[in-house]
Amino acid sequence: MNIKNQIILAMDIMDISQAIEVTKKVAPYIDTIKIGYPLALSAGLGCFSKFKENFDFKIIADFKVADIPSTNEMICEATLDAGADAVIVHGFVGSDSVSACQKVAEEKGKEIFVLTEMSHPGAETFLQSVADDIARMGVDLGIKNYVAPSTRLDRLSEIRNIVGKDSFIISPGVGTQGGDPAQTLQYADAIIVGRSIYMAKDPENAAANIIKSIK
Ligand code: NUP
Repeated sequence: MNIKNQIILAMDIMDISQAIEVTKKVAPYIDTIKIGYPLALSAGLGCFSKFKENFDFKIIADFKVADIPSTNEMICEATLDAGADAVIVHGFVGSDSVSACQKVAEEKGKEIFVLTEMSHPGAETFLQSVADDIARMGVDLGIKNYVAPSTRLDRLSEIRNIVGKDSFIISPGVGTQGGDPAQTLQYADAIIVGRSIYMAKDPENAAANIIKSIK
């Protein structure tokens, strides 16, 4: 994906006006925002166009799409038609479900990200053991964009090895979940940061400090 800035803001504030206010403060530092269920379920899918009206940002819809192919298709259609530029899709559901999303995105000139392994401790219970296979499936399908964890650099590095240097990896788990910005960017193309920016007393300063730490 063509993202200039290496920080993607995870905007999980559930009140749309407050979400826009906080985003304004960090706008100089980002060109892509990730909006997931907390905001979309509170404010509706119309929150994508509200963000587009206020900012010249790309929007990644973090809906972790994980259903049968025909339902995945409908979810991606609704999400991308509402103004998202890309949608995050779970890989564990298999190649038919992922290809369904890929096809819808391609038809609309938009993109998908395949989620390989998640960043939280619980991902070690089930998901981690199949994450390499998920990444390999992505490569076989010609997927170019991936999500992989900043909280386990050995796993992030392995996923990078599998998907190759030309793929685009975005990595959540930086800050509050324990991941380090600079170390993560040794393997990922961009970091996803939520609470350590939007819950900071001074979000602008928090974003500026992260930028400084990766220069
Ligand atoms: O593996 C994942 N981990 C993760 O935290 C996949 C995700 N999509 N996320 C999302 O990234 C999570 O839902 C949240 O929106 C963001 C991380 O936020 P924070 O921990 O920086 O507040």
